[in-house]
Amino acid sequence: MSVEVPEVKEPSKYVGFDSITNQIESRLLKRGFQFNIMVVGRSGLGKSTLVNTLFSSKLTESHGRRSPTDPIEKTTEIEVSSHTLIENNVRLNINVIDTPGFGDQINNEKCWEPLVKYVKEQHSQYLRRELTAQRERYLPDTRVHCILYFIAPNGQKLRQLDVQALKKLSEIANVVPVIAKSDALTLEERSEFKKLLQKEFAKYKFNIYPYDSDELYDDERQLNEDIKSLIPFAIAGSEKVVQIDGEKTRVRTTRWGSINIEDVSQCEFVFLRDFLTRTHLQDLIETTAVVHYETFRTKQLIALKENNTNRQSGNPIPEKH
Ligand SMILES: Nc1nc2c(ncn2[C@@H]2O[C@H](COP(=O)(O)OP(=O)(O)OP(=O)(O)O)[C@@H](O)[C@H]2O)c(=O)[nH]1
Ligand SMILES: [Mg+2]
Repeated sequence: MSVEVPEVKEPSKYVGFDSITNQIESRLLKRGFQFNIMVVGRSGLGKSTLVNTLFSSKLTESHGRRSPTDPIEKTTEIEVSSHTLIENNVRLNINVIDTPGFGDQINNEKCWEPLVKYVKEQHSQYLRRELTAQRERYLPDTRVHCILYFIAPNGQKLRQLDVQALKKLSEIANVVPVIAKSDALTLEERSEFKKLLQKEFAKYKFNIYPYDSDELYDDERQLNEDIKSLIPFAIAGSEKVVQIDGEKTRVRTTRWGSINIEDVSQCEFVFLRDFLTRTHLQDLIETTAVVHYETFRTKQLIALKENNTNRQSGNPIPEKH
């Protein structure tokens, strides 16, 4: 059967369907957007500071936990805080998922398990809501859209803990690794460390975001290639704001003097921010839904179907792994 390609015609008079983009925009603006970001990494690597720097807002307390009197959590905890930011009428609801205790114990074996469990639980909740007979029109979305993974600026190969955690997390969510507190390194050390980590990522075959896809347009593919060459972003965060040329700027004082966080010749923070907010925010949300959640959904529904078939045929229900 041959499929006829329809001829492209322009109406003889203005019809107005080109306003559909405005109609979509208007509805989206009313509803607002939801973005859920998880930060993972050892205590004191600047996770809270970075989230605040990223959104130029005080979203989390960044005081560090490293004081002799502070108790160390026995396991990795999960702390979620919700915020709403508004920029030119666009409302962004942000959930910051902090993970205190990760990598802080003497025995860090399996300390990523609570994180994997959290990500899967959000998928599972979404699926349950989706499967109810009278489902809500807009399901609340708590699925994790991005995991920022903080690597210590030590110039060394990945620790076993990082290898395991990156492997597990990148199978189920969009993982973006960063070199934390990169102001501790000289530009040369930074570039060497980045090369080393890129080799490590390739060696362990981590599924790092952004992903290749046949559906990408050429310009999108090129942008992704450029971003991949930057990953892991060598970043620094700061709470200290000063006026430079009349503009509020975040700076960090280092052994070598002051660095401007937003100066791309000194640190890659701006590349990370532009990537997460200006070019890939929608893609992070969409990829979570159409790749990660979809994979989870398919597995669960197949398992459910198999269980039902076994029950009907009187076979014992297989154990779920
Ligand atoms: N040199 C340097 N210091 C930083 C940077 N980011 C944060 N800090 C400092 O490091 C300390 C810890 O920062 P936090 O943002 O609280 O670190 P955290 O990872 O959230 O720590 P926990 O909440 O304990 O897990 C603070 O004193 C920050 O000022 C950075 O990029 N470079
Ligand atoms: Mg913190």
